[in-house]
Amino acid sequence: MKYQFPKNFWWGSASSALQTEGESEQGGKSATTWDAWFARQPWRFHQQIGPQETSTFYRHWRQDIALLTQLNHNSFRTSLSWARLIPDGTGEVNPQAVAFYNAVIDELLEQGITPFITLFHFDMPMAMQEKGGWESREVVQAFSRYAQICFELFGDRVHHWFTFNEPIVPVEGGYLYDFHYPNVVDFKRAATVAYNTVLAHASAVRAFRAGHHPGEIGIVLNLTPSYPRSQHPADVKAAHYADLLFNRSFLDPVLRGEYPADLVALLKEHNQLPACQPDDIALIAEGKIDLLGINYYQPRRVKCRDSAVNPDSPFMPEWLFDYYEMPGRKMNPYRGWEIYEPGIYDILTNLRVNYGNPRCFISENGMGVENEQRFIENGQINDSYRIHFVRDHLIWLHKGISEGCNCLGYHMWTFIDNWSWCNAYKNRYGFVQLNLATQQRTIKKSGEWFAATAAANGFT
Ligand code: BGP
Repeated sequence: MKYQFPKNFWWGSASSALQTEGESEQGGKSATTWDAWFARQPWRFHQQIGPQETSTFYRHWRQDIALLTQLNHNSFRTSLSWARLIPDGTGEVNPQAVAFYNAVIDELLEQGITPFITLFHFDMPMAMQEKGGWESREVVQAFSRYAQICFELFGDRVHHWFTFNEPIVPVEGGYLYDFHYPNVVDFKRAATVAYNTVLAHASAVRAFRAGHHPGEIGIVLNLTPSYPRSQHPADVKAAHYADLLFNRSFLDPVLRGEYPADLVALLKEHNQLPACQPDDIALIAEGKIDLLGINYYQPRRVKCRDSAVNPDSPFMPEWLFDYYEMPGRKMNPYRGWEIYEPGIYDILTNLRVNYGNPRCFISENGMGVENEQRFIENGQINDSYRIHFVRDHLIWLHKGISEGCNCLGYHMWTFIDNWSWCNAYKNRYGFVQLNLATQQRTIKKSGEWFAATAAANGFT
């Protein structure tokens, strides 16, 4: 076998509560920002399909876990819904939610699939957003209590916890670029949201350690390597800024227990520093993780700005850098994102060389495809492009491991075609095709390939 992976390598996929559970109104769940936003502005969502139209994992969980078994998963990441477990965010725990998550966790374990659990995957309970969302320290406190409750309820069986999935995305989407609720465009508020998210993360880690729960705790970050257009110092500096703002703003606190000094200096220079309280520094230092999940989709291609900024305009990241289209770059023809497989190796190498080689795994990697039904042959989606995509990324991952990177697994985004943030069902990512109308599930060719690869712990 040419590409053999280490013993006990984690093979699986990732998903999230809001994107799969459905039954938004059922089982005592309260509304999230997504439900509320969809009710107000359905036109923002692809084909006006909202978060209640899913693969309905809330009802089909047993069938879906059977499919995970068929795909030879030994591990699977999904999230818990804060709005389902504690409907008003801070009060009573919902017994129906506890029963549901207990059943899911028990069934996964029964099938030999290790549950990896995320506490927050973009789905802020509306009751918490009304208190200010991540701009509010009260919400940070409420999250810490929610985390503690989850550790107590499920910690006897869940041993791989993740505080957040891609915490930079709600910052970008909700407070900089208008693709998440509450649709604010304001750098200072974005910086506060990012900072408070780090505090919320660290508070959860502190609670986990204080409770002496078994297992490990981490975070899932979407790391987007920033490649400069050239080695000209201005381009290199631009790429450095993009890396600071979008990668290191979370990577450094969770791996080093502190913010990069140059990020602090940069925010100070532009008068964008969030309000810091005396105990924050000690708390952030306690937020160091045991395990890093890495979501990798595409790199950032960065150059210096060609024109001067208008100093009267509000400060934005684009004051510091600009994007460019690298000639000859390989694009996903079915979704429009760049495909750059060596990026996965560069991320792992950076972690090995600059961050002490932390325990990590690829927690999401995937290929979205529009109109995927066009590839149906004899009733099954023949997604050979996805097989190539996974295989080529795994080859670079394998190279990283062979050079000593501490990468313990590979999870694909995602198990079954799911609802996505504003994009709804536009881009299909699953190993399993979902017919939304009939709820029928059909394994794609890539699912079969992945099952064989996981069974063999590698491929030739
Ligand atoms: C990641 C998120 C996932 C998923 C994926 C695909 O950033 O963690 O939740 O949505 O991206 O994104 P999209 O559906 O927008 O193509």
